[in-house]
Amino acid sequence: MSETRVGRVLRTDAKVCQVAFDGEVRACAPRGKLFEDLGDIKTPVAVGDWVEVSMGDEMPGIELVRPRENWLPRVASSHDPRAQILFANVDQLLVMGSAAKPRLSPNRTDRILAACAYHEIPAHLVINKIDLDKHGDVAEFIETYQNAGIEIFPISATEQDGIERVAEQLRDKVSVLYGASGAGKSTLINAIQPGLDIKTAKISKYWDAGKHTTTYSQMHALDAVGGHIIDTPGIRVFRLFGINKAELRDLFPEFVPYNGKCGFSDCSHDHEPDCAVFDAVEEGKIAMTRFESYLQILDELAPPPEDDTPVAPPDR
Ligand SMILES: Nc1nc2c(ncn2[C@@H]2O[C@H](COP(=O)(O)OP(=O)(O)OP(=O)(O)O)[C@@H](O)[C@H]2O)c(=O)[nH]1
Ligand SMILES: [Mg+2]
Ligand SMILES: [Zn+2]
Repeated sequence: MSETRVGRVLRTDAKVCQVAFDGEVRACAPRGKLFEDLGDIKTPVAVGDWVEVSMGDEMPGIELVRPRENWLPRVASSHDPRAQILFANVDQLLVMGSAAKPRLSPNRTDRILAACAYHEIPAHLVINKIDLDKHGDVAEFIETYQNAGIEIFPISATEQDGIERVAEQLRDKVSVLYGASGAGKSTLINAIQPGLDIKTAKISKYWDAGKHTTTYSQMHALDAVGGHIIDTPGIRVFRLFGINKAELRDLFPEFVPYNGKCGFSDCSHDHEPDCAVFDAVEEGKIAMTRFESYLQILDELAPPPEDDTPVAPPDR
């Protein structure tokens, strides 16, 4: 019988995964049996997985994915409702946006933060390119997300401004950098660990957007500070997977103090009369962008499985 070893997945491609064993990286192929009974999950292996590998053959085979400590799924695509597992077994996620070129999308940020809250993955916000902040947008982002209880790292990766604080946050942890294309994820990793030389690219002049330079997720060792970081491709859309309408309101931390203060005890904060969250938005206590994100996500989610909300009798 061939030797079985335990390794960690650094990168996944269609049929091959790069797996790190003590000091050695090998290309390994997931066995066909891993693709059976996947249910509503699209792919069996994710970056960050611990896997058991039989080493005998020329191409070692991944026999088993060990149970995950945590994982982050999203809906695979608009044509495919299954879960795409973005990564597994991480200590934290840093959502990355930039002050400009491209300007941080509150909606995308809020989606990622809500998904992390649901999956109990600690999440922080890095706002890059503060050197381009000509309109004071950064101060507004900071206020919005401080209100939501999120720790914020305003930085300039190219000017090396604020980098040490991020490096400290990464120390000895497994972290993920996630966000829009062109936000500067790969630039930041290169700044913290210069030898990596990850490819980066200029923003499209025409679209003011990134060019999807990073095309696969990959875990890198951070020798400079200790720990690992997963660089990810820029995302366009993030649809929450496996969360229902009733669960969403608790994933916006600044809404939670108003639970039970609305006219209806089970208020979904979606245009019901006498809604304390809506009032708080009008009074400027909750950011309008956060409320808009909430309503947009709510609209996409399925109702809870046993929706026993009393239905009003018909008018007759
Ligand atoms: N002005 C300015 N430009 C920056 C900063 N950080 C990164 N950039 C530039 O932004 C562009 C995109 O950076 P990347 O690191 O490739 O962005 P990314 O988030 O990895 O993008 P994808 O791989 O496409 O997801 C590059 O031209 C960087 O030089 C910054 O702090 N200030
Ligand atoms: Mg990149
Ligand atoms: Zn309400």
